[in-house]
Amino acid sequence: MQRFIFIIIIWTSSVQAQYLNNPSFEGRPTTAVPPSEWIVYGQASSPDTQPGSWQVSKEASHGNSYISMVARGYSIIDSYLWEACFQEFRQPLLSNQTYHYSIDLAFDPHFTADTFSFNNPIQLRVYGLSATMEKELLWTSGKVAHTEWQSYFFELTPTQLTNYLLLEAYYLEMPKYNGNILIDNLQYYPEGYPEEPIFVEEDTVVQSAYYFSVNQDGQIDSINSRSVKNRRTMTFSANEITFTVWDNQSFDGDTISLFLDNKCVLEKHLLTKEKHSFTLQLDSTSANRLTLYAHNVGKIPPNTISLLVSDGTTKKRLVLSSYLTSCSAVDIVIEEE
Ligand SMILES: [Ca+2]
Repeated sequence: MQRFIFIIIIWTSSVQAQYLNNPSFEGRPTTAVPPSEWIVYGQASSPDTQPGSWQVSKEASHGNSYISMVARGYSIIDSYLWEACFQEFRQPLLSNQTYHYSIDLAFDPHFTADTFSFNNPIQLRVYGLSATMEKELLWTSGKVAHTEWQSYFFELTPTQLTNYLLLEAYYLEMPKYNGNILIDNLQYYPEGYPEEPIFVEEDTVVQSAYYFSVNQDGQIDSINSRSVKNRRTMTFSANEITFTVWDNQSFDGDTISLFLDNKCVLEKHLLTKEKHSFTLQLDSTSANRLTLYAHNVGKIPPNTISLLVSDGTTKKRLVLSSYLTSCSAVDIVIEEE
């Protein structure tokens, strides 16, 4: 009987442990007040419930509101301090267990407070706190310089019993400077990350937001100001080409789009080990440029895909890698016999 009770307790805590209240940071937008359930941490000023404060007007990624936090260099108050907030888990995270989450992050170059501009990118650091407030760094986002929301997937594997989750705005480098980060839509995945794309909401604004530049030959040489680098050429003899993509490395939440010249042929695809194929008619009169555009870099930068290209008789495989600042591409030439 004792063993039976023990099992029930473990099961209950592992099911509920990872949940937090108000994970979408919902609340009435207010300056210097965090969304409900989130508590100000440390000596710095309070995070804000956005949009509407400090020249920030961006729509929420999820629901109606989100949280913004700053890190300060010299400022009118709290110089050289950085903002943070925390919340108690419904049940503690167990040590040496892995919990899967995602969070949406963005940066606002217009962020201005008390006449001071906070127009520099920073990063998010995620800590676990024990019951006695011992801090353990569990994840860092790296540089968040994009103005559109992007989902970041991350795992928490604490080495101590973890009662609280702490979100901290932090500098990318020293000396300290003014910067901001916007945060929304913290999600927990009790069954691990989904195998299917999780972008279920069509976002027409994002879809139409790609812009291109072309070189002298009329080929795409940048998408959204990300230069196209690391180009390679493949030659095939038929113009009906099948592309197959999958995750080249361990699954880490890489999300990609593929462009054939300036046409999006695969939109916001979450890479998994499972192979995804599609067939396109290519132009045999000029080179066809297939460009990999990364929406995030997962946990392990860069964003890398395995790509198999086939015309029915010939198959060629390559690996493409893209960062958030540049794209890689392959030029496909059809030489029909
Ligand atoms: Ca929200």
